[in-house]
Amino acid sequence: MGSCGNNKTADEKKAETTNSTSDNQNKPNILFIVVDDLGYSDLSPFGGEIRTPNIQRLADNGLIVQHCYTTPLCAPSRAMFMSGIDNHISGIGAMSPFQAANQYMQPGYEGYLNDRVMTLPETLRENGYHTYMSGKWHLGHEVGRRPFERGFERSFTFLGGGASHFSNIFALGPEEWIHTVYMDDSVQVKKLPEDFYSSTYYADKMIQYITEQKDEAPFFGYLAFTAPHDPLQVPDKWMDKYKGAYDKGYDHIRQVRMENMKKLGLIAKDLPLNPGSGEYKKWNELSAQDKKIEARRMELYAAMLEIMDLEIGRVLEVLQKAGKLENTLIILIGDNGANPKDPSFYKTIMKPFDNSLENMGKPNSFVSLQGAWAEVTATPYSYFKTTTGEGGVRVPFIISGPGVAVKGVDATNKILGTDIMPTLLEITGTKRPDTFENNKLAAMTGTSFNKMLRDHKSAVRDEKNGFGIESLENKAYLKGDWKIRFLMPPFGDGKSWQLFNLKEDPSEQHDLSEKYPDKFHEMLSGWMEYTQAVGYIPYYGGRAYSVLGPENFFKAKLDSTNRALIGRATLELQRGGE
Ligand SMILES: [Ca+2]
Repeated sequence: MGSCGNNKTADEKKAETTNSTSDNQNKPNILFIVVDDLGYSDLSPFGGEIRTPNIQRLADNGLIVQHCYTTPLCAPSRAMFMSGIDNHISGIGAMSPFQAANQYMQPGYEGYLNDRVMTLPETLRENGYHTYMSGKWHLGHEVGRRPFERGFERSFTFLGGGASHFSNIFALGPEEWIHTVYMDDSVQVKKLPEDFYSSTYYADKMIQYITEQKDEAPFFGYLAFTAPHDPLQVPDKWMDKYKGAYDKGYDHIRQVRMENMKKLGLIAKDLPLNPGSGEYKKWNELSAQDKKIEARRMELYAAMLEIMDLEIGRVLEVLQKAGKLENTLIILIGDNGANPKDPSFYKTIMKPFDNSLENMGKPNSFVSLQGAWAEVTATPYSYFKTTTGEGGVRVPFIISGPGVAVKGVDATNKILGTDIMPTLLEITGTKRPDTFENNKLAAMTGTSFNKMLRDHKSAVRDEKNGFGIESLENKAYLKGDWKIRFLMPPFGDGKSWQLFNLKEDPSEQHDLSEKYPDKFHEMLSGWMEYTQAVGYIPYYGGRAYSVLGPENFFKAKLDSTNRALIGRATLELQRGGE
């Protein structure tokens, strides 16, 4: 594909572009795969010991962009992918239901993709694409905000942030019930098939949509897995696939991955081992029983990723058999780092769950990876999901297919989640209008990296073009080799910023804010400019969910009742502070 006919006459060319069939043949299909809570070095092309041969093949035939950034949480990262716009503008300034009272229903903080957004599928659809989605949405459960209402022609979706991976639909916790909902196109699914397993079913649906397509128009497929988000669960036959693989503990796996990454050219040969945050017990401090439990967490997590890889392989095989693989642009990305939380974070009532060692990973268990392994999965980077440490916001990114001329590893350029949509629009020759359904759209804040895919050298976010990241008051600003970082407790003090040189110290071990005060202040002013440009609202007044109560909160309206409640709470908070 891709021959535009260099020897053709102008008339022939014109005939070609006005003929829709031939025009469509020049537009690639797009398969956009998102992995949920993925550690940076889990996958084999990134140094992982987990078996991911299909993803390896994608990397072997494509390009890894080593410095790819998102946000530290699911919904704001997905908002970046689906809009090309900073999450403080698109409606996910804070992940719902975590908005503060002063952020509630303010522009950019609605908790769903707002009317200033024309989504990626809405835009591609205008350019003749079929648009399919299966998997996790997390960008609005309200009427008018669901995938089938935001551009997807066919969709099987989970609207929330996470749930059981089996057919026994249970929410992560009480606050999650409202969007613990599956939709089959526009119909709510009350009962999942008995043998439902998330990754397998999502792949099945994507395969169904691709194979049921009758015409030759290109498609956009958004395959948003919920693996390996907790609860860590696998079908019985997968339970012991990694038995014993993690018995040597945290530092052993860190070492293995470091060695692999050095061989792959992903890190410098002399980069020291990241000692970890020090927040968790060392392997040799654990009891024999605790070692078994810890090893089991990672065994289940690895098996979940291998299953997902297998399911990706099935989708690729179907594309190949249909003769569509060669003309399909494939992107694989993680939405944020691995998850350090334990199930109590969700306020889950643990009683109905059986989390005994023998039962871990089964449908009636609720097991999470937790912090010690989560930071190992980020090797060699620091921290994990929820934080703006590199382990939270630097994610695996692979792109392969038509238009990706450069192969191997791009180790110099930085890209951000918002850059993907403008890139895909440029590759497919799609123009996003300035208004959509009578709403004036916000400008996309992302920048196309299409040129970078062709020559490696076209920096998108260089030493002049910094970018900010913020999620629940965890903050970062990056420019060139430099980064400032602000972490909330328990991992930071919630008061101060640190400065790192990522080129020399990618593991963020040496705070240089005192050594380089001028650079530090330059980066802080970059952060201030960023917050003003996107309309960031600092968190104040406690959680709106607590102030308003679930019923008022989920009305998703700043009406007179909610205004009065928020006003009173803010006043009380101010009085309390006096
Ligand atoms: Ca996630």
